[in-house]
Amino acid sequence: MAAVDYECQDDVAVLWVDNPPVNALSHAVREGLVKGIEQAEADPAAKAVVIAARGRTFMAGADIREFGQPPKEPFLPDVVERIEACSKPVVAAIHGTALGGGLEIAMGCHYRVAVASARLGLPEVTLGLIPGAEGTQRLPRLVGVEAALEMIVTGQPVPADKAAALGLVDRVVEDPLVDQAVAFTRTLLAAGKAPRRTRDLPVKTDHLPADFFDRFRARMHKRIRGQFAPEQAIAAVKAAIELPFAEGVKRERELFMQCMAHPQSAALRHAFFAEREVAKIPDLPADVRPREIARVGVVGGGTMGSGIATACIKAGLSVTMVERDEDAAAAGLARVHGFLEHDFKKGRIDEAELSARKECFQVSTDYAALSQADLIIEAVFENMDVKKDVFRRLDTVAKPGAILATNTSYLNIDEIASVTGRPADVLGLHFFSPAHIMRLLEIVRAAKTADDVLATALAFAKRIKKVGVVARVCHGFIGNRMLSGYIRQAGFLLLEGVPHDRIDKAIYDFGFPMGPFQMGDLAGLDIGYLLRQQRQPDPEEAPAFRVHDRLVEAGAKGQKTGKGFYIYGESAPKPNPMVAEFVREEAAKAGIARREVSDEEIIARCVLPLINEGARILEEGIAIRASDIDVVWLYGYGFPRWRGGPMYYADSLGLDHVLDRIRHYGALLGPRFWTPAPLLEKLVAAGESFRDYDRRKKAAG
Ligand code: T1G
Ligand code: NAD
Repeated sequence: MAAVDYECQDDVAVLWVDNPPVNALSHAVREGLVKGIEQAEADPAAKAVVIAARGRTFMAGADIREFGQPPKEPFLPDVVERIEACSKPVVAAIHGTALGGGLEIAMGCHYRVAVASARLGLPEVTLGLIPGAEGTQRLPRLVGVEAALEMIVTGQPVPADKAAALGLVDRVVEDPLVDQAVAFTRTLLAAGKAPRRTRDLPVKTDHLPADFFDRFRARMHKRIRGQFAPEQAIAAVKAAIELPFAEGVKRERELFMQCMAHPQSAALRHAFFAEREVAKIPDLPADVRPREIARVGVVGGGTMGSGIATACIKAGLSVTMVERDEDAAAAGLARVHGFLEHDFKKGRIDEAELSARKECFQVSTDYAALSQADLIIEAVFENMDVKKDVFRRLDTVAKPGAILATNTSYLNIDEIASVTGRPADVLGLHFFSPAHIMRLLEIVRAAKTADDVLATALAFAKRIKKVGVVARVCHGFIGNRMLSGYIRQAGFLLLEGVPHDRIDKAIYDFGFPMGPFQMGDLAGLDIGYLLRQQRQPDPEEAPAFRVHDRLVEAGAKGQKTGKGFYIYGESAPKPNPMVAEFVREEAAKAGIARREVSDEEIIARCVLPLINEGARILEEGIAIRASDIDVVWLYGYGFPRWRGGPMYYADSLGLDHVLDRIRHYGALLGPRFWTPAPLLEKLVAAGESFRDYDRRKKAAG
């Protein structure tokens, strides 16, 4: 089947691109477009051309799977130029997403029409690239330098009506799109409109302040820090201002090739595909049908329950929350309404939508209110007895076929399921705080969880716009299990005399949004404290958390008490002097001597345990793929995306180097927390990487 079909509707030729699932600009599509334009030019009946796409979207960009393979002509810039050079007017008919190379094709066309639901953007920076088919030179000519720079450096697409307001789209039309596009084209022909070539348009700059680009960089700093491509994108847009079109295109190509060769692009492309791989569960039969989810129950309306309820309401589900008493129920209601009103205040929803959302939510103290729920998510205190009691009650009130999920952070879900008569309907849905914002959802598959329950959880994750990663039951599942090694080493570094704000700075400079002590203060130091109180202290580990515990005992629980490792006030948070005093005392008690520690060691001591524990999690089958572990850390813990995630980062360092470093710290600090994972040793011995491991496992099905 041709990737591009030619159909002449009287005097207008329509080129239909057809390359499911997202009409990526593969070699066949590029070739088909050039042939289509040549055929239309030669076709006496055709007075103009419309380029449209079949399926759910206009072209969503270059075919990312072709990157790294030997390039085949025609190259994308040549296709864009061939379309622009067409002697007859060419109109792009846009639906779904015109992204990257897809939008560049549309900007090669002389006119653009789009349906209102369409989105248009140049997201290449999210892949560590810049637009490479003249997009950085054409977009400023169509929408102005400011809007172009914003779109290219953020990679954020814009909706059709905004694109029209910016001048990127000539008309927003109703469906049927192609009929409307052909009609629009006929109005051009009737008006004697000739091809309008974007390359000939001027770049308007007279209104730009001299320090425009510096101000832009400062405004974008938090978003682009540490990344290579955004700075190249700025340079390319600058070229559009300073150079004639053809020179600008040459400059764009140079910058594009630098990005393509940069390791960050490979890491970001890994993250792109890893995120899409998580939903593929090898042993889940393809014909398993998810159960219908329309009504959701939430037990517990605290920090997590209220966020979970909000995420479900925003996805159009009706939610009933049950709390243990009227006061707690009222508090839960207020929290959820607060989150919903926040979206209204931010102008993300209008008044009508706000009240519609509030109508989908009710609170109660009667568990019977959950009798019609299709899915019930428990988010009560992290205590096994409390949770078991809740599940016994749910087992009596929930309807047959209802799914019972727990949001526990650490507890054994098989044990929780065992108190019900329906363990096949039980699993973990582990959200991350704040649950209505964080995109990660660990879907914890218990020993008896039924296949259709797992399939329902995966569909539910997509429905509430979460990235659902499947994990098996163990203490802390994937993310929190790895986190404990990271936090533990940060605690030991503290006792070795490294100030906590220096540790946080090193981790921040590595690319995380914040360091371990800032994160502890944000989540609340009392969560870890309560957990440690519930279990047998580990004499070798305990010193690493003594300072945390003493802060909590002194009432410094973090941001929620105005102080923790830092003191929070009007101005920027300041290190809490209490910490240094506790460090001196606890280091002396533990017999830990102060020593000089480099930033490189701080990073290694915090990140290597992630990799090592990740290897154990992989070998035990808790995670299906190493790339799933990467997705957990990218979406749940802010691991810098341009490093690909902890397992990809390990591959980029070389597993032999990683193993060598772990052994080095084992020799320096003792084997207890620095024993290499068996899988790591096996892979190094075989000269393999974690990606090889994933590929081998995938091939073995
Ligand atoms: N190339 C190859 N495969 C792609 C692809 C692409 N551009 N986009 C998506 N896929 C695959 C994806 O892996 C998945 O495969 C399936 O399509 C469905 O995707 C020169 C160089 C379009 C908004 O960055 O943002 O152009 O897992 O699950 O949620 O300037 O896909 O089923 O096997 O994501 O409906 C710029 C990337 C490229 C857009 C649809 N373009 N795609 O989202 O479906 S660089 C992009 C997306 C470029 C030029 C440069 C989204 C989507 P599988 P999906 P979705
Ligand atoms: P929280 O203390 O803020 O809220 C717990 C709520 O449960 C309280 O409002 C309480 O009134 C209610 N509750 C207690 N017993 C109940 C019962 N029998 N019936 C109905 N309601 C009851 O706690 P949280 O931080 O929201 O944590 C809830 C769960 O989510 C825990 O298992 C925790 O480990 C997990 N979790 C927490 C976080 C986090 O960052 N806070 C992240 C992920 C998971």
